[in-house]
Amino acid sequence: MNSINASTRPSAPPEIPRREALAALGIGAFVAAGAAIAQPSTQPTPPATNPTRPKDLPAKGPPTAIVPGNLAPAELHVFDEATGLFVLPALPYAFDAMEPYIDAKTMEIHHDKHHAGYVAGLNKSLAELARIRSAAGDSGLVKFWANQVSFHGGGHINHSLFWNMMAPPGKGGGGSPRGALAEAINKTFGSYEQFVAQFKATAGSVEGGGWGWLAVEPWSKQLLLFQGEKQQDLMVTGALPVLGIDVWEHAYYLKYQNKRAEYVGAFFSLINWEFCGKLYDRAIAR
Ligand code: MN3
Repeated sequence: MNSINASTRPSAPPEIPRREALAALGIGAFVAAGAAIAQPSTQPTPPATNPTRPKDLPAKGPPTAIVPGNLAPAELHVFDEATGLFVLPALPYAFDAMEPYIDAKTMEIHHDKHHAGYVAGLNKSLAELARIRSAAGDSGLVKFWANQVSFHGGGHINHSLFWNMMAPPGKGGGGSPRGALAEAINKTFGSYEQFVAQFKATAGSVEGGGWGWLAVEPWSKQLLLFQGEKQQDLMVTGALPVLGIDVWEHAYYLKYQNKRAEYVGAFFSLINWEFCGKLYDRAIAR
C-alpha cells in the first residue's frame, strides 16, 4: 500500500530494524486494531496537504482513506514497509468536511502540522535510539528518547484513528451506535444516553491536553471509558480503542476557544459509528 501522504519523512535516519522499532513502540496492538479497518479510497485526492512534502516523492497510488458509510477491510497506513518509517496517512475527507462542527482551518493545521509533527518526532526518536545503539549517540539520552517514542508514537496512532472515527455530518457522521457495540454500550453504561453523559464528562474534564477514550480491555472484553493525558499517559495497557476524542486545545480552539464542552457535544454529530463498530467487533474477536 502506498500513500500520497508519505510526506513527513525527516532526513533519512540510520536504518532501524522494523521489528525492533515496533517492539520499542509498544503500540503493536493499536496498529493491529486499525490495520484491517481502513480501505483504499475511490474519492478524489484531498486538497494539497503538506507544503514540506519533498518534490521528488512520486505519488505512487491513491490515498489510503475511509469512504464514510462504505467501510471494508484494508489497511490503515501509518507505516511504510519499504522505508521503515512511520508516515502520515491521508485525511480521509476534505478539510472542510467537518463543517460547521469543526472548521476547515483547524482540520488543516491539526492534520498537516500537529499530526505530521508526531510522525516526524516518532521517526526522529527511533533514529536517535538507533544511533545510541551504534555508539554514535549519547547513551545518557535513552530515557529522553524513549519518553519521546511514547509521546510521538501515541500521538501518531491516536490521530490516525481519530480522523477515521469521524465522518462528515449526515454522511456517515452522527447518529448512534448499532449492532454489538450498541448492545455493549447499553449493557455497560445502562443506556446510550448514560454513556453519552459519561463520555462528555470524561473528555470534558481531562487536565490539560489529552483524550477521552472508549476502549475494549481485550482479556475481559469489557468496555472501559477513561481519560488519556498528553498522548500516552493514563492509558490502560493493551486496551483497544473504539472511540476517542482529541481534547487538546489545538483540536478546537479556533472555533470554540475555552468552551471545550461545546466541542465535545458537537463531536457527537461527527462520530463514524460504523468505523467504531468495526473496531469493537475486531477487539472482542481477538
Ligand atoms: Mn491533536
